[in-house]
Amino acid sequence: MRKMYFPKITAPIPFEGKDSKNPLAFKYYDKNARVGRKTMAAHLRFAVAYWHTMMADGADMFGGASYDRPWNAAGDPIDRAKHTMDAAFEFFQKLGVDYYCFHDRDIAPAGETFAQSCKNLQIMVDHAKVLQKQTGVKLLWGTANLFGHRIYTSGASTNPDAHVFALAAAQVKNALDATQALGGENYVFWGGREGYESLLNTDLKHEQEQMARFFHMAVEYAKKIGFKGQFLIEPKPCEPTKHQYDFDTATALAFLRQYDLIDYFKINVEANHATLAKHTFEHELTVASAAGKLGSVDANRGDLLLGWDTDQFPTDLYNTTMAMMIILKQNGLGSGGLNFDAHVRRSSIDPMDLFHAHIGGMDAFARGLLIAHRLIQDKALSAFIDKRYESYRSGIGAKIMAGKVGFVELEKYILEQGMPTMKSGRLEMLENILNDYIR
Ligand code: XLS
Ligand code: CA
Ligand code: CA
Repeated sequence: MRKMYFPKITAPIPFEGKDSKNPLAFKYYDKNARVGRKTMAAHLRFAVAYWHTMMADGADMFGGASYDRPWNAAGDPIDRAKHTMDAAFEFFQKLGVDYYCFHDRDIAPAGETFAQSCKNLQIMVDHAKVLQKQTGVKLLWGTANLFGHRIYTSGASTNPDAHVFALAAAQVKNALDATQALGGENYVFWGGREGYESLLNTDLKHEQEQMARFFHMAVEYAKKIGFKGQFLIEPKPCEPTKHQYDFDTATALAFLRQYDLIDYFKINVEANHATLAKHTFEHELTVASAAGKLGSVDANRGDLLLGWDTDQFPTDLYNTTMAMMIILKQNGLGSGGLNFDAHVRRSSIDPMDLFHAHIGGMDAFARGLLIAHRLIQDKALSAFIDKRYESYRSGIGAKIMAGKVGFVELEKYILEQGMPTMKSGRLEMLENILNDYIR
């Protein structure tokens, strides 16, 4: 019999409703309950992030590992990777999530040589295939870790050395093969090292052209192997590099348009990266959605007092409500989902804390979904916005939007009509309405 890593959980986490006091039960997330036309599970498409949940050890810049993780015991690296994966699928099943996400180097250890690393990845892909089949858990997205190894210190596709570019390409080729073999529904590019520290040693234009070449190669290779998943870019302004090329959604979209890549990519918005870029989470989601490019979400939260990528589990109902409003309005995330790119705090050393963290995140988004659904149905906020712009639907406003008037006609209009009257934005009233719904 296979070893159990979470023996205290003997059945999947149940839904017990909002009056339950059981910390190991869902209060709002009722997988099969319908909200509008879809089940909660279909709306939310939750995924567990392998790197945080299975691989994180609690280390920070000032201290080493703190977590107690029985699957990460010493021994042969492949055995350890298999134990970790067995524990991962036990966790997914007991939690009741349908998806997971990984980097190549999360699921398989790097070898002494590149060829050995590829072999290790293949062994672990075969192991994952069996576990996916046994449990029904699916791969939301795969990606390659192009930031951990010291060879990528000066970037992967943006490296000044073409030899490193070639290595990154070879690694992504294998990560794409792995994602495809496991039926991954998306593939993410997050460019942690794709930026620069100083212009004293950097040719910015050249590096951006390199990065564009890299993405075109990825598109060509995906076509070649028949990979049907969605490509996603995950913006982040900085950390680890000072100037990251995919600073935020608007920057990433402009890059994709400039280099003729826009048709092949959507955006994976991470909440914590939004705040690092001095945006709100809902701003980033809205910019992506307005361009028809919101593909997936890394559902976490930052700490505004700390100012770095703390990757905490989402608990703020205002954030989850606003996020779900944007997602509902665009009719869902398609092949994307809500990936908990988050880790428990360094003092949360017990594997059971992983359950508490995910249950909290899932309930926070389930509540956000329920509240957003009611807000939309009642037009509680949208009716006001609709009315605020009504002057563009008739008269001079309609002519402005239809391109039928210019500055000359508008000067004539003002001379005839006089000064506009001001109207209140009613922000406090709207904040109160939102509070009335978040109950
Ligand atoms: C790091 C990123 C990373 C991506 C995947 O800040 O969030 O984990 O999601 O490479
Ligand atoms: Ca992320
Ligand atoms: Ca992050």
